[in-house]
Parts: sequence; C-alpha cells; structure tokens
Amino acid sequence: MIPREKHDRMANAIRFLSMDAVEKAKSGHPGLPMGAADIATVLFTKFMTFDPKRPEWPNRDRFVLSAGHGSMLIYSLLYLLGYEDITLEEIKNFRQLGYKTAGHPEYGHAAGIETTTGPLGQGLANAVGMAIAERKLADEFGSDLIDHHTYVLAGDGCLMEGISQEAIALAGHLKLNKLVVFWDNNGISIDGSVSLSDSTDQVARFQASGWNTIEVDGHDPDAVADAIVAAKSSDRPTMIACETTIGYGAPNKAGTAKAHGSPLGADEISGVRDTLDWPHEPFEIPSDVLDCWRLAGLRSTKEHKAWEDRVEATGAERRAAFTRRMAGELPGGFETAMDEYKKKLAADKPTLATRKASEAALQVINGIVPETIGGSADLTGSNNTKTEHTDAITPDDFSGRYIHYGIREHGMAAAMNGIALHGGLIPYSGGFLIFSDYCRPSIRLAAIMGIRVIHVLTHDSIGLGEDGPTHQPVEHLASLRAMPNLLMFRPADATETAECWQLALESEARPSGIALTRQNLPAVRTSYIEDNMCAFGAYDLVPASDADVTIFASGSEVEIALETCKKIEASGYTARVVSVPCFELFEEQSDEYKQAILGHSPVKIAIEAGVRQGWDRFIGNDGIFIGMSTFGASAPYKDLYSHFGITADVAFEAVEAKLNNLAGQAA
Ligand SMILES: Cc1ncc(C[n+]2csc(CCOP(=O)(O)OP(=O)(O)O)c2C)c(N)n1
Repeated sequence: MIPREKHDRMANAIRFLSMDAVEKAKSGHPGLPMGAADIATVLFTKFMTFDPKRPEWPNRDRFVLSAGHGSMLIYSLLYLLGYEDITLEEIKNFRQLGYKTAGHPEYGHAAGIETTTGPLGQGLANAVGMAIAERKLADEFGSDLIDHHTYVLAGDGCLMEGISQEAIALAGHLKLNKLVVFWDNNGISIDGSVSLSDSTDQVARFQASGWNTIEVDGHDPDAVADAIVAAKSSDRPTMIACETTIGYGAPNKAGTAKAHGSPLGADEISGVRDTLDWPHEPFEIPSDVLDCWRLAGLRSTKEHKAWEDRVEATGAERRAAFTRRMAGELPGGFETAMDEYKKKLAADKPTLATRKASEAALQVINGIVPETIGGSADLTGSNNTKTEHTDAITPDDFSGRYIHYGIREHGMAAAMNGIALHGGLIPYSGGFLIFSDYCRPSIRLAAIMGIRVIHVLTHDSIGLGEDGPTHQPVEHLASLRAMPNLLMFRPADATETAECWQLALESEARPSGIALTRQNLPAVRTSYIEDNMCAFGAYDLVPASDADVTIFASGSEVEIALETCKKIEASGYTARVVSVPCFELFEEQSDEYKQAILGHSPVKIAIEAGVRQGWDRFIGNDGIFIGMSTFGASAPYKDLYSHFGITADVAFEAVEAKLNNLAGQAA
C-alpha cells in the first residue's frame, strides 16, 4: 500500500510536469493530466506490467491514452518511470519540432506510446484490437508466453464519438475480459459542460453492450485500486467510471472548460503550487518523488525475467515461431508458394471476378502464413475473405482466424490497427470500397503510424451494377490514392491480384487497400513472369515501341484497354497498353523507368471507372480520359458501362478523333 501522502506527491509530479510543459509550449491540454493523475498513478505503480528498459517486451500490459489531447499525461509517466526516450529535455520541448513529445502521442516517436491517438475514440477501438490480439495469441502460443491486460483512458469525447459504440459492442460481444477502460468522467469538454450536448447514461450503455461496470471517485486511490482488482477478475471487459475534476488543483479553473485546452497562466499555476503544496520550480521533481517513480519503473523486472525464462524453456519450434511472428517477418516458403501459384494461374488463365481471385490468393496465403487474421464487416460472402483455414473466432473460442466484425467498418478498421500494433498477427478485413468512407479515419491513422493492415475493398466501381449510386465508388480510388503512405492496389486479373496480395503482405511499414471487382474479368496476364510486375506500380502489358497511342488502365478497365488497343491496331496505328495497379509504387520507381512508362505517344488515354483526378499524371492535361464524372446509377453493369461511355468503342472513337485531328494539324 502506498501511503496517501506519497501517492499524492507522485500524482502531483504528473500534474506539475503537465501544466508546466503546456505553459512553456504556450499550447496544450493541462486539464486531463491533472484530473487523471490519480488514476494513472495507481495503475502504473500497482498494476501495470512493463519494463522501461525493454519497452517492446511482447507480454507487457498495454496502456492506451485514447484521449490523446492529454498527451502530457503519458509523457510525464514515461519520463517519471524511466523510459529513455522521454527525458526532461523532451518534456521541456513539448510540442516543438524534432522532439518526441508531439502535440498528441505518436506511435513510433517514443517507446511506451502504443498507438497514435488524437482523433477521439480511435484509441479505445485500437485497444479492442490489442485485446483481441492478446486473446488470440494466448490461445495459440499459451498463456506462458502471452498473458497481459490492455488498459485505456478515455474521455467524454471518446465516448461521444460513434466509433466508441462499435468498439465497445465488439469487445462486449467477444467477452474481452482483459480489457479495462477508465472513463475520465469529468463532465467537461471544450464547449463547456458535457450536459450541453449529451445526457447518455454511459454506465448503462456499457452494461447494455455486455460490459462489467464499476463507478468510483477518480481521486480516491484506494477506490481506483479496488476497482482494478475487481476488473481483473471479471469475465467481461470492464469500464471503470472515474468521477474526476478536470484541472484538479487549479484554484479558479478546476472543473471548468478553461482547464481543458490552454495554458493555465502564471497566476493560476502559482495558485496550484499553493493549493497542492508544491514549492518546486517548473520541471523540478523532488528526488524522493522521482525515486518512487523510478522504483515503480522497476516493478516488473522480475516478471520480465521469468517470462524470458519461460520463452527459453519453450520448445525450439514454438519459440522460433513466436519470435518470428513478433518480429513481423513472413514465414520462409511464402515467396515460393506465391511463385508456384502464379505459375498455375499462367497455365489456367482463369476468368474470375478479382474478389474471387483474392479468395483464391488467400487460400494459398492463409495456408502458409499462420499470422493472417481475416474478417469482414458482415459482407463475408461478398468480400470472399474467408478461406478453409479461417474458422470464426467466437466469444468462447479464439482458436479461429476470422472475425465477424459486424456492420462496423469504422470499429473494424481501428481494431485492425490495434491488432497490428500488438504484433504477432497481420489483420486483413473485408468491406465494400464505397464504405472505405466509413473507415477512412482509421486507415489514415494506419498510414501515419506505418503499420501493416490490409483492407479488401470489393465492389469497386459501377461494375457492381444494380445496387446503384449509393454503392458505386466513383471518387474513392482518387481519394485513397491521395493518402500518403497508403498502398492502393487495383489489380486487373487473378495474377495481378496474387501479386498485389504479396506486395501488401510484404509491406511491413504501411497499410494497403486492394480494390476488387464483383464482375468477372478475363486473364490479362497470360504467361508466367517471375518478377512481380505490380511492384512497378505501372508496367507494359502490351508493349510497342514508338506507339501512336498509349492506353493506361487499372483493374476491370484493363480488359477494355486491350480491346481498344486491338481496334487501334486494326485501324493501322500502333498502340501500347500499360496496366496501372498501384499509383504509389509507380511513383517510387526510377525517373528513367517512369519516363519510359509514360512514353512519348502523341495520343494518351486512360480508362478507369472512377473520376479523372490523378490520371493527368499519366496522360497529361490534354490526354483523353474515359471514366466517371458523375455518380453512377442502378442497372445491370453492362448497361451502365454503355450508359457512361466506358467502352472500347467510345475509347476508340475518342482516340481516332484525336489522331485525325493531329494528322489534320500536321498537314
Ligand atoms: C474526432 C475528434 N473530434 C474532435 C476533436 C477535437 N477535440 C479535442 S479534445 C475535445 C474535447 C474532448 O472532451 P473530453 O474528452 O471530455 O476531454 P477533457 O475535456 O476531459 O480533456 C475535442 C472536441 C478530436 N480530437 N477528435
């Protein structure tokens, strides 16, 4: 038991570091760290299992600060506990360029930051993914190797965001009993009292979603500790509603929105020093308090050692598999298996919808890569994401490899981020490309963090047909291509689909989206090529030197490009076809390669059943674009392609007109 006075001084160290750092930076959020300091002190001094000297220890407890604006809470903790990445110098340079102490916690900046938070609600949903990963790996490797908790600190804002409902519903359903959420229930957000905009009974909401709930005074360390003990023995995830005062200790601003997101000011800070009896200079932590924190930083050393001994005592095969998986390396034999599969495709030349081709590729992948964990947002039969290796995970049985995420795209994508961040698993999902809008914030965070999550995005154009414009993506490829560090693939046939899958899996430090068709497509790659051609981003499918016309196309429109090419050739001109499965990978090629692909044809044309945006890179401002400029319509897909003029005839006419025009000019 830590005596109350000692606890208070330790918590106050968080409060003063936080308010002083915000004051020096002239920006930031002092209120949350000051209000949640007691909860954090109890958690990190009595419960969390972690090792500041080995922050990547796979079996550490995870702590997610979902209310990322309170970042000084986590920076203070990491400094006080002795994490090397966060020095006092870092704290003094909070929110400054080149320092790890960014405005919101960013994964990869400093060890101990488990995920990037800032967009409210995301951290909570990431934590659900981490808890899923823990349970799955414990099932697979045994609790001697993986057995830890995931703790979250969420604010009112996190709980107001819609994503929180998707996340807690999934966690409640899966009975993720090693997930513990502290709700920093301070009743204040930016505009003022939470009651201005919300009157939800949060405790009842969590209970209705299958959670265990406990209500405590968040400034009573014993009550908080008792609640955590109770949470740890629950058979369900637990939400601990902690009543707190934002800006605790500030004589005038505590309990008000004034403490939320701006420096308290010199007078108020001086008042806090009096109120909390802290006669120390800014950034000065008395040595007895720092000692206590550093001691807390050592609390799991023995446990860590015992875990290492258990790993050592594990059979060589299991140890090697565990180590490989946690390092994120693909298994030996993966490349060979994909290569063999490509040979088979070259021989079979199947006509397939690329969503079916993706299923076939996954059949190979899931057989050889045991760390893939699939799923779908209730579109399994449409996304074709389930294979014979992936039985469903159920609340009572995590031996499967498939998550029925329910109709929760946003929660799914955020949970996948958490699974990837946990390590040991590669999550892939299923959804309609149109509904990437519903998970875009999480995909964006995956791109910022540089993590391997793979989104299978089917029904990728008007080619889906009768479901109509609400379901037909038009601007989605362009908008996803606009996102830095996301690989957006659009394969044209079964071979390209296999290649794109391979690239997505091999891209350890970025997320991928794979856009796939509902409609059947013929094989456009008809002979075996050892190289992964999709790795070039764009490549010659039908080469021709000094071609009069170059046709660029992606996915389902490559077939139309090939037909157009034939028509052009028949009319006496030369044409080449460039397949463009991935804009981003194309940009990463050498200048020579890019120049060669772009070429010098007098006529350039791009065909894609989406908007033009982005294609001028290939065809120039004066190129011909055959695609969409409006929303789609509800009809059988072939009728739609005719109606919107995405056909070889229309493409050929446009090319012919331009060629005639050029010839006229030359004459
Ligand atoms: C998705 C999203 N919307 C808006 C914001 C901007 N924002 C940051 S903090 C905040 C208020 C949060 O209130 P609360 O969770 O109660 O935090 P506290 O006031 O207790 O610090 C808002 C709206 C955000 N970070 N993320």
